[in-house]
Amino acid sequence: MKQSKLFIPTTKEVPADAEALSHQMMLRAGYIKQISAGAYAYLPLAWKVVQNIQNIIREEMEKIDAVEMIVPAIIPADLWKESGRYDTYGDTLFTLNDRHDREFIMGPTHEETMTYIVKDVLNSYKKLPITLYQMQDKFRDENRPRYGLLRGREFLMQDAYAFTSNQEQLDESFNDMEQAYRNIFDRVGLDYRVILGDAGAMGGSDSKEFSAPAEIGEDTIVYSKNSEYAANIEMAASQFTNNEKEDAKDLQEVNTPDAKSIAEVSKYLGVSETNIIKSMAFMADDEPIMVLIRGDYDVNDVKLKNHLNADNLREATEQEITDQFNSTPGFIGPVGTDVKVIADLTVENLNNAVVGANKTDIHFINANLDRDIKVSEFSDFRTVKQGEEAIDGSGKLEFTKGIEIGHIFKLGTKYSNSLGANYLDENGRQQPVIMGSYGIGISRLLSAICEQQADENGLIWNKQITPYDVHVIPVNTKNDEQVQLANEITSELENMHLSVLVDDRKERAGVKFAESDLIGLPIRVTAGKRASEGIVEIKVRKTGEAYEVSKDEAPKKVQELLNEM
Ligand code: 9G3
Repeated sequence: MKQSKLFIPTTKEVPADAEALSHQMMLRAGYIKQISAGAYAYLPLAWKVVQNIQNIIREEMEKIDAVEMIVPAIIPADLWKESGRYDTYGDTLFTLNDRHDREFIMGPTHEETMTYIVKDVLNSYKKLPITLYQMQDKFRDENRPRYGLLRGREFLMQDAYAFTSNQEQLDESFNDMEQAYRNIFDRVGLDYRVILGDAGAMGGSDSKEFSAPAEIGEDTIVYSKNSEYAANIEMAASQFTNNEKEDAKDLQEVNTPDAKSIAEVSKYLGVSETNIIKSMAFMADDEPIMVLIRGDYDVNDVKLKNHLNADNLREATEQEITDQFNSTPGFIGPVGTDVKVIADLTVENLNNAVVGANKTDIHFINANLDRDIKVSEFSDFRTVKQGEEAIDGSGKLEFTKGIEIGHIFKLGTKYSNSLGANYLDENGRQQPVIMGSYGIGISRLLSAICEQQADENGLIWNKQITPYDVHVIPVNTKNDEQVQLANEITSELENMHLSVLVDDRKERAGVKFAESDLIGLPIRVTAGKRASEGIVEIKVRKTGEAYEVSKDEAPKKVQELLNEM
């Protein structure tokens, strides 16, 4: 391919809000162009990489009998009203009306669409399991699209849906997809971890996330250096140390003027935070609920939301604290309340604790469970801390940032129930189809690879997904010897089924080399000063290693270097 015919709008400057390395480099190297916030054009070089990734995905899907198709991006809003998800995602859902004023949504994911398609077709256990997938743009009106392709409002996803007739078929599908995703991420050269994921609003029981370690990543991954344990912080569990057991003392009100926060109460009363109960007021699907946790911990909203199976969970407003909790903001407490009270496990063995008295400037000391505090259930809501003992006892927990590039869920029957997708089982009984849903964020994957592979001079691609295998550069296009040599090498390489980009532009050498580093093809062959001797320079982008070889040796040397990648 002649570079003069390609469209690679390289640029020196990047917008100030391009903080992520991948975002900066993909802009500077002319791989992407923003059309609107979170919506990017994939320019020729990026689109070639995406297609290479897609082909790897197709090969791995073929191996597990998953079948590709594609569905409309627009979905009748009624379908999401039927599944009950229309109201779950609020403003993040892109909606539109057609000329007949019928409402549609732009598909953010397609559990409903796929279930609608298979309904009444996959209606017998003899026809299951089936796994269908597509690779299509998804639309999510993110509040803060940023970091280029890492968090977009229109982004490319591979989304797969499994339809099975029993748990073991679902387990097998889940495991097959996990292995297929591992193969894909291994082949594209990504460093990743498979972690326990937050099933969130998906309603599924098991889920796993594929996370690419990267400083820019929005996920906090908790892992143990000494074991396989790794989890999203929204799921992570750890061991904690209990307080000393004491005999219950008499409950007593104490004056704590203006001491609202745990730190203020701890300081004012001279008690440890581990002996204070933090009481929090939440509205779960508009029901008031009080959540207790030991003062030195924080409630993890995602854990709490999943535990409550709530669609909407938020902290109560001051007005609600006054009206619905009969309390005073900053002095909330469980003693005497008729609101439902649930508590984190760290509260279970507390005694003679300090707790808000639901009155301004007043706390209780010596509050004890059962006698003073009625907890309806205990569960793990806390956010784990760095350095705590891993739940498997393998050692201290470490934190790292990660980019979620894949997620697989055992969905169950949430969508087949709501949309009536049933099959006849062996005993002739109607059963809801059991589903799995799986996805790779292809746009994010592209960015994650760049985050991990790029350097200060630009992008770096490996052999598996590079837009072109070799960059051939005649330094001076007015020098016939250099052009001739470059063309001879190019046809040799193409005869070896290598893809070649020839920089045939009338640009200064410095520009050609800088832009070659920027676009990041794995191997560069330069026909320059020593062209008259038939000598070219071969340079490996990733390592910088360079070799001067004769025209005859060059093709073999290039193939050798590529084979090592
Ligand atoms: C929405 C919006 C955002 C969303 C969803 C729906 C995330 C939503 C979870 C999934 C689950 C799996 C198939 C591929 C793999 C992931 N964000 N999720 O359902 F309407 Cl606005 O997408 N779907």
